[in-house]
Amino acid sequence: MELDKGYKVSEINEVEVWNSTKNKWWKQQWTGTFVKLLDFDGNEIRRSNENVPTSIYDAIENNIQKFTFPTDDENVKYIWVGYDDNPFTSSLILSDIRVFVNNKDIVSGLGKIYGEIETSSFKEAYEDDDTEYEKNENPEQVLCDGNLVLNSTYGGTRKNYYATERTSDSNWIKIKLPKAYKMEDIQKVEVHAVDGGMGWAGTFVKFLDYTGKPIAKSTDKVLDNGKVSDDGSGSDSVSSKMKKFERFENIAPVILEKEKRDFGVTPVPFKSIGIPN
Ligand SMILES: [Ca+2]
Repeated sequence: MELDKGYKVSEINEVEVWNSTKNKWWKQQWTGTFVKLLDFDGNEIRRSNENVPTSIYDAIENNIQKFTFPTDDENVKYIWVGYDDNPFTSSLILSDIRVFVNNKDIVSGLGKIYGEIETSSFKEAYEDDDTEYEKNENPEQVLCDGNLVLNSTYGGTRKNYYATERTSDSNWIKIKLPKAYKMEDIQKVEVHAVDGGMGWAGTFVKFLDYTGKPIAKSTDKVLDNGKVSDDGSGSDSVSSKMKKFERFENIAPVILEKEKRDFGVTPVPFKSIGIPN
């Protein structure tokens, strides 16, 4: 819809969309709905942080959806954990992923709603002890439930993990953040694995923008032998197999500056491009 005049993105606090239909069939029709802000030419300049859940089951619970918009430099929308070129055939087996902003884990509790966490495939997942998730129970939630596999040294034998199918290609977990964040606001990503397993060799972390395009990656990765660092240590934590990813570098795609795009010149690094208000 056309607004009465042009606004800056920063002037739009929130867009509220109401769905007061009672009929479930009608309610299903707004699954996945999100909001775009367009400029005078109809080009998309911003996409809402939120969307209506993409599963019918979750969407019919919603009567009102509020949409907010990221600022210019809030461009990290997804955290990707995994590996692209696996030197051997394996599953990715992880117990927990934690993403810290202002010392708080911003992904805690995610995955209960369909679409918050995507994975390359699903083999099996355990909630706790021997409770196994079915595929329709959003088994991905085990990755953000705060529970860990505990090894025998520290008094636990608890099962709590998500495993992808074995493949010789890519294995990954992709978590949609509750909103878009600035890269520098993300203090660290903690990845907890299963003690003694090879289920995370080569694992590293990527930041993706809202389109799913990688914009940065961790400078570090888990070694091919499943160790965390060259000094032979198995983990950054004493209570579980864990690696902290704290340093990230821009992936520098060649993007043409918008004004010059028509002339096909002057590639500039991603970092120096802002989205105009
Ligand atoms: Ca867990």
